Amino acid sequence: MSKFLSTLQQDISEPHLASLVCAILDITAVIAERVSHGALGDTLGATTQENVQGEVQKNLDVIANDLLVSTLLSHSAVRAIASEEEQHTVAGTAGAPYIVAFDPLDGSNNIDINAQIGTIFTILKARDDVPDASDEQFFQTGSQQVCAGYVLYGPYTTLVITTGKRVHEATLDRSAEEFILSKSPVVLPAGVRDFSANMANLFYWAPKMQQYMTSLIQPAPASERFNMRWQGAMVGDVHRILTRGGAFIYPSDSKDPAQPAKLRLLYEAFPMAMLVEAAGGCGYSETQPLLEMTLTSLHQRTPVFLGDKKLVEDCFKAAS
Ligand code: P6P
Repeated sequence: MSKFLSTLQQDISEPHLASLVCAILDITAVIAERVSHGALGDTLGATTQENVQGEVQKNLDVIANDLLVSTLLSHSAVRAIASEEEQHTVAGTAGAPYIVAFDPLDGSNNIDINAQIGTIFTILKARDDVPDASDEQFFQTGSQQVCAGYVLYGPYTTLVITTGKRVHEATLDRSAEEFILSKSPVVLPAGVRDFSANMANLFYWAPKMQQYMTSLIQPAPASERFNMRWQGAMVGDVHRILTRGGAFIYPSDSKDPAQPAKLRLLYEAFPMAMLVEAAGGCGYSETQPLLEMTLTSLHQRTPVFLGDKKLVEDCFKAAS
């Protein structure tokens, strides 16, 4: 067994969960291989379809989703799955212990420009009090996640995963098609003056948020200046924050009154909040800690402040 899996199994003693995590690692290694083909493969470009979010599906969105759905629905530990690309929950193995939600390809607008994209996933215990294929399977609180992670398909492929105690990072050895442990534990560096935000939305944010975000870019002595990075893919920005520190800031905005928030609670905010909190940071919406939120609609959206405790708490104060 690889050092990574033996490290991971110190945190994952339950055999069905260990087997499920291995299945996710194996299928994301296949996705990484498909991604690497670029224009030489069948992965670039868009379909003529829209997903449940009303977004045009990219070919790679469909390929990644199909690979994850088929792998997970056939896994004996998976009772049901939910995906950004599926309208409703899909039933897998009756009576199985776990349910899995995922964004099969986060940041798919980055595919055709060869920028960062990734898969985000979260695993929860299946509910016995609702039907297997009902969306209510996922109507749980963020703190009920048993495992969360992402696979970043960058210049090299990185897996970051947690069961809530520690965060582990592994790098894909393409020749061996195996993830090799590269950092454990992952600890979020505190006090770093970096932030990720789409500043093009500045004048659509609430006045106090505009004031706070503008304060970050005011002229200041070199030691107090902030730097900004925006990957256009949460998986890339969160990975930078887990590696170098800083905060990811996506407030609600007035661009579309029917949809004031953009990021999805179940398969973006919940898993990323579990990872960031296990690494020593914190995650809030504009009203409460993300992990204290309970899902009430499969694709519901939320504002997100994630990362360095001081920066996130300042964002939360500005939003309150
Ligand atoms: P914007 C990708 O579509 C995503 O859901 C996140 O991965 C990313 O952080 C955000 O939306 C990008 O949003 O404002 O750049 O369109």
